Amino acid sequence: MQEIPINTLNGLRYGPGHFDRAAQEALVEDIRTIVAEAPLFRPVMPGTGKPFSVRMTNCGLLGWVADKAGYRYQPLHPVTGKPWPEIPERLKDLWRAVAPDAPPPEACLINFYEPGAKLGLHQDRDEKTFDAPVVSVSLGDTATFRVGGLNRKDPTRSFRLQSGDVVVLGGEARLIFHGVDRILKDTSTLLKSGGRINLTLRRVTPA
Ligand code: MD3
Ligand code: FE
Repeated sequence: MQEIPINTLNGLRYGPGHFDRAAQEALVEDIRTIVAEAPLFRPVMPGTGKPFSVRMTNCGLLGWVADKAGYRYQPLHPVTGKPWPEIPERLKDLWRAVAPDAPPPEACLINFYEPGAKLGLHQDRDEKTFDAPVVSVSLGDTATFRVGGLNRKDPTRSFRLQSGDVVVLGGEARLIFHGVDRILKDTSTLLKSGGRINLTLRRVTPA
C-alpha cells in the first residue's frame, strides 16, 4: 500500500491490484449472493427526492440508506424490511489486514454504477465515529475518482480506480471531499454486463 499525500493531509493509502482476478471473481460471487437476498435500491436525495444515478445495497449489521427523510445507517433493508446479509469473510480479512487497530466493520455499502452513473463530491460523515478508516474495493470498469480536501472548495486531484484496487481512507484524510466523475466503459471483463461495483467497509459506532 502506498501513501498518497493529499496536499498536506496524510491517511490516503492506495493498493493498486490488491485483489487478483481470481479473488475479484470470488468477490463478485459474494456480491451476487448478497444482492439476491438484499436487492439493489436507488436512493434519493433528502429533501429534493432526486434519484441517485448509482444503485446501492449493503451487508453488515448496519447499512447506509438515503431517502426523503435523510441519510442514515439502519439495521434493515428499506424495501424488504429484512436484516442485511453478513459481511463476507474475505472482506473481513481485508479489513483486518489494512486496519489492524480498528474495531470490526459494521457496514459494507455496495455501490453499483452503470455506465453514465456518477457520485457527486461529498464527505462520508454519517458515521458516529471517524476513528476507523473507510476501506474501498473497486470491481469491474475503471472509474475516474476525485479527491479534494477538508473544505469543499479545496483543489481536487483525480485518479483512476481499476478492478481489484483497494483504497484506505483514514487519519487526516478520513473526512476529505471525494466523488466519482465517470465510469470508463468496456475497461474490464469482470462483470458480464459491464459497469462498476464499489464496496466500502465502515465502522459506524465507537468501539
Ligand atoms: C471515504 N464511494 O460510497 S470509494 C461512497 O467509488 C463513495 O463508489 C466511492 O464515496 C466509490 O461514499 C469512492 C473510495 C473513497 C475515496 C475517498 C474517500 C472513500 C472515501 C474519502 C473519505 C472517506
Ligand atoms: Fe464517499
